[in-house]
Amino acid sequence: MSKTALITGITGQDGSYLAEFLLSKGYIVHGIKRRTSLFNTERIDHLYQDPQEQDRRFILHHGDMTDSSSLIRIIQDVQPDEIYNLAAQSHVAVSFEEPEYTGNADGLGTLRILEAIRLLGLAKKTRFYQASTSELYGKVQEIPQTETTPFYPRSPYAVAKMYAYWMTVNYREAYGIYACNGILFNHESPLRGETFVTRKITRALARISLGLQDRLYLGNLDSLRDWGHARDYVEMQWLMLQQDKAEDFVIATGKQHSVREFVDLAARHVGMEIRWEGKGDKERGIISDVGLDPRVKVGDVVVEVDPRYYRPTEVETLLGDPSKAKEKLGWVPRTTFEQLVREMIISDLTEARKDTLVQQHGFPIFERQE
Ligand code: NDP
Ligand code: GDR
Repeated sequence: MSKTALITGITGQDGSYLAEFLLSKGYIVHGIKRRTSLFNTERIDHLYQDPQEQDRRFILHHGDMTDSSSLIRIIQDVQPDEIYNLAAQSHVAVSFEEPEYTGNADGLGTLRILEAIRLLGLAKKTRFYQASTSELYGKVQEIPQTETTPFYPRSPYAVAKMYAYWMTVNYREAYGIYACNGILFNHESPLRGETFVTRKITRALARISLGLQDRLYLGNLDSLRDWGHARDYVEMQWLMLQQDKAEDFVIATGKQHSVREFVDLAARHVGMEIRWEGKGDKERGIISDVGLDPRVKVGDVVVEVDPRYYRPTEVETLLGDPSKAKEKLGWVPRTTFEQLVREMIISDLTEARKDTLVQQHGFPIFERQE
C-alpha cells in the first residue's frame, strides 16, 4: 500500500523538491495551494496530473494556512500518513512589513494543522513535520548552533516560527502526536524565489554578464550564512518522519560564507572578477576582469549597497552543527557550496540567454486571422 503525504506550501521551492522525492518513493502526494489571480504552480507543473486521469498520484487542493475550515476539510478528505508543513510567508524582510499576516500564516497556521490532526482523531496515524528555521537562533548565543542552543528570534518571521516550533513540541508531548521540527539552515537552488539573496545575486550577475542589466543592489554584504542545497534538505525532512521516535534536528552543512563571498564566486562563473571598494553604505563591487559580453567592461560598477535592503534587526551570523542528524539519520550534505553556486548561476545564465535571443531576434507575434 502506498503511503499518503500532504504537503502545505507545495508550490514553493521545498514543496517542489519534496513532492518529486516522495513520488519517487512511491507515495501518493497531496498538496495545498492557495488561490492566486495568476498561476502559481510553475515549480510543480511537470508533476501535474489532470483531474480526469485515473489513479492520480499527485493531487492539488485549494486551501490557505489562515483558513482552518479549508485545512480541516483537506486533512479529513486525505487522511494523510504524513504532513509536511512547509507553507509560510517565508521572507524575513517582508515579515517586518507584514508582521500580523506572518504571525497568522506561519505561527497560527501551524497550530491549525496540529489541531486538525487532534480533532479529526489522527493523533496516532498522522506524522507531522514542521519547517522550523535557523532564524530561531537570531542573535546567536553560541557558535555553531545545535539543537540545544537557546533561541533569540530577531524578526516577526522568526517569532512566528518560534511559536510554531513550541506548538509542535507541545502537541508531541501533550497528545503523543509524532511531530518534529527540522531546524533547517538556509537552503537554495535554481528554484529559490528571486528576492532571496542567493537567487537575486545569480540572476542579476547572469544578466549583467550578458549586458541585460547594469547593476545589482544589495543590503548587508557581511552577513554570514550556512548555505546548502534544497534537494538534499528535503530528503532529511522525509527521514525525520521515518524514525522510531519523533525528535527535532538541525540540518546544516557546518560551513559558512558571507554574502560578499557568494557574489565573488557567482561572478567568477560568468567570467567576471570583482574588486571591492569602500566601506558600509559606500561599498561597491567593480569589474577587474571582463565578462562574457563586450558591453561589460573593466572598471564598471556592478554591485552597490542600498541601505533599503538592511533589516531593522539583522541576523549577522548563522552556522549549524549537523552532528545529531549525521549520527541518527545517517546524513551528510551531498552538494558543496561551490556546486550549489554553479548550478544556480548556470540555470540563471540559461534564462538570461533566452532573453538575449528574444532581444536580438524579436518575438514572433501571431496576427489574429479575421
Ligand atoms: P517558499 O517561499 O519558496 O514557499 C512557501 C510556500 O508557502 C509557497 O508554496 C507559498 O505559496 C506557500 N504559502 C505562503 N503563504 C501561504 C498561505 N497563507 N496559505 C497557503 N500557502 C501559503 O519557501 P521555501 O520552500 O524556501 O521554504 C519552505 C518552508 O521552510 C517555509 O516554511 C520556510 O519558512 C521554511 N524554511 C526555509 C528555509 C530555506 O532556506 N529555504 C530554511 C528554513 C526554513 P505561493 O507559491 O502561492 O506563494
Ligand atoms: P534569510 O535569507 O533572511 O537568511 O532567510 P535571505 O536570502 O533573504 O537573506 C540572507 C542574508 O542576506 C542579506 N542580504 C540580503 N537579503 C535579501 N533578501 N536581499 C538583499 O538584497 C540582501 N542583501 C543582503 C540579508 O540581510 C540576510 O542577512 C531565509 C528564508 O528562506 C527563511 O524562510 C529561512 O527560515 C531562513 O533563510 C533560514
